[in-house]
Amino acid sequence: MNKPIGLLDSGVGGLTVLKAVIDCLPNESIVYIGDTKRCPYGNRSKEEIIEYTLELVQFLMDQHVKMIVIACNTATAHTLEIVKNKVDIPVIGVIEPGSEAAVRLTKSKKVGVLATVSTVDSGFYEKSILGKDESIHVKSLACPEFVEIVEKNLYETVEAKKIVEKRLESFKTGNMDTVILGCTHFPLLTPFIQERLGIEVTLIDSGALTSYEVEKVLKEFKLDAKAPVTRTIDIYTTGPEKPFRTIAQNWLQTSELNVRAISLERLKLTHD
Ligand code: I24
Ligand code: DGL
Repeated sequence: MNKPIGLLDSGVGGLTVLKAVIDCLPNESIVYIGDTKRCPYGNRSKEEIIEYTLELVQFLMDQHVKMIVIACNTATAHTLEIVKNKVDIPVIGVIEPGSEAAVRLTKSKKVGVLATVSTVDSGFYEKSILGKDESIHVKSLACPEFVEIVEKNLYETVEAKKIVEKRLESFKTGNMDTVILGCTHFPLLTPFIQERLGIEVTLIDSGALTSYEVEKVLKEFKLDAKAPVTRTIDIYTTGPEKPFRTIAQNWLQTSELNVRAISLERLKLTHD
């Protein structure tokens, strides 16, 4: 089926997930919406996150997507079940694939999770991991400054290294051998996080794992695009389009992108 896959995120961070989906599924068209105007979601209340995410979901439904990927950990934590109940197409989040990989990979049965405040508070990672193996010990840590330092484009600087070292100072205890990067932005800090935690720790980047899950679900529901096709990649942002285009082109390194702004007013109109 040649309808697009829909991805939603609080802003640009979900582009880490989009990149994996683009690379993994070369025939699939994609519509991505990033709520840059109201980003970050990571410090917001559950109620706000639900309200905003449902608006993004409605927008994607109006684009006739065949499946929805909640490409934001914070939105997944608070809305996955709600969205699943709301629409009649497959919906996946970014938490399940990473949790599943962690459960599979950990030998010591001690798993760490790094995420936003709101994701950690939701307890959704624990729930997801313990639901697969209740003998696993999960330790979660909110790292609010990590999103900030990446968004300031300082993620390769000494300042970022210091922030990572400080936040993770007393995080790794015992024989924790697997740590989930439970936020879209954290893969950009991988070198510093890996250095701090040690090379014996496996870091899990949800983006790639989520793209395999997308592939699996499309096959299962016989929704995969039939080649040969010329796919389209349409990106919408609730904020200004220029900086978003620059970041998207730089990160995705492809000329296939159409980037457009959609105002919150118009986004809300599609609700009626
Ligand atoms: N990375 C992120 N957010 C930004 C940024 C960045 N500016 C530079 N880089 N700004 O997130 C956030 C606010 N903007 C967003 C666009 O609309 C206006 C407001 C991480 C993105 C991860 C894919 C650094 C940077 C870049 C290109 C690629 C990757 C990257 F410029 F981290
Ligand atoms: N996309 C968010 C996440 O993965 C991080 C940015 C935000 O706080 O909105 O949790």
